[in-house]
Amino acid sequence: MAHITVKQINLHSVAMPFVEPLRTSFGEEPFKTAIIIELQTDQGVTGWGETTTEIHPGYSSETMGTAQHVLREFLIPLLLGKSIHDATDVPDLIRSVRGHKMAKYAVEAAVWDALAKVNGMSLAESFAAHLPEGHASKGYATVGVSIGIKPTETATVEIVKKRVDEGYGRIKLKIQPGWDVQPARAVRAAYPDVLLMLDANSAYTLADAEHLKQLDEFNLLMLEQPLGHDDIFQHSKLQPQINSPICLDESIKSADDVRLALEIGACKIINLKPSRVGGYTESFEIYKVCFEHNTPLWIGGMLETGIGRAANIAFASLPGVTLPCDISATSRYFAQDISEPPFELAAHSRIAVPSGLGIGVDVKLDRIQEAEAAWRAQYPYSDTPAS
Ligand code: OSB
Ligand code: MG
Repeated sequence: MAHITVKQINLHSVAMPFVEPLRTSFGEEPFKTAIIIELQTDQGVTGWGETTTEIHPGYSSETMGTAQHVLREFLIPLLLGKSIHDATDVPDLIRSVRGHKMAKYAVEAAVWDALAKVNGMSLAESFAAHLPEGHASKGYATVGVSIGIKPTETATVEIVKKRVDEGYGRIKLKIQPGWDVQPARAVRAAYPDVLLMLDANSAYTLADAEHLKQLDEFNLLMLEQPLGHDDIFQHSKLQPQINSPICLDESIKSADDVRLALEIGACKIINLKPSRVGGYTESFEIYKVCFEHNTPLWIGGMLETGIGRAANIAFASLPGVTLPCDISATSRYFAQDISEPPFELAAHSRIAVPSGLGIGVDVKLDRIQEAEAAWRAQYPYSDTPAS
């Protein structure tokens, strides 16, 4: 297998308008943000990655600001000039930096892309080559769509209708106290058979167990992250009290978190966001733990640009990913993405894995530059002062 030598890493902080913002229990971001990683190798190949950092530390403690700092001051210096034979070697190279998993994810993803490209492989092929036999990519990911908190039940059912008509076979509603039973009841009445799940983004406490028990009547595919963003223990007290299978998102930052959660019965389903756990290497560990435990696994989303979306679709096409993923078509998020072609929803609520080398999409540098200018103009605390 060919290796790469890291020659240069450029960072691009970007802001892009959303087609439809996503209101969650912790708020709403005004536009899509990310730090795009452009990793150049001695061989003249470019690998791409992106952070899933937001402006506000609401979902994660990492932000655009912390990722910029950690990438520039610590992670990039650890990688420059290094020869890398396998992307699973990246975690060791950057182990001296604790935490900051979204920043680490982004550089690891850029290495995965570059290495797949120099070896003439798609990312999906490269992922499968790191797993035991029988885990080849299916060529597509089965997906659903995430729907934000709306002002009314009518508005919610309307957007659900639009998404079901577009072909999405699994609907996720964001909930919070005061907006949970109501939207679930309205959507269930309109769509008795749709795969329906709710995501609380940590908006409840164990004292709400009786209240959350009311959600049992809606035959939910799962209830995502009802309790604390870093809690596992309290979830193990909640799960026996409700019939909805709990899925952990925010609480799972490593394979050891998964082992603990399954051991103590804190959840029955795992949402894996490769960015939340620090990269695809750690994601493989989680994939294997879930496979061994027969625990349903799906890939979450963070409203990624085409770069992160392409890589996550490749991962989501692995056969151990068993439930519909939070990876929707490009048109759900952006009128214009920074890569081409846009991802389209196909029959059976699927998105095809790009067949090109690496992430398999064509990254548009001019659009990245446009989005960089938007970031500088819109975000007053950017380290690059607005002109
Ligand atoms: O909790 O899954 C979440 C987006 C930002 C922060 C947290 C979450 C989400 C999503 C988006 O649900 C899903 C998608 O990318 O479509
Ligand atoms: Mg979630």
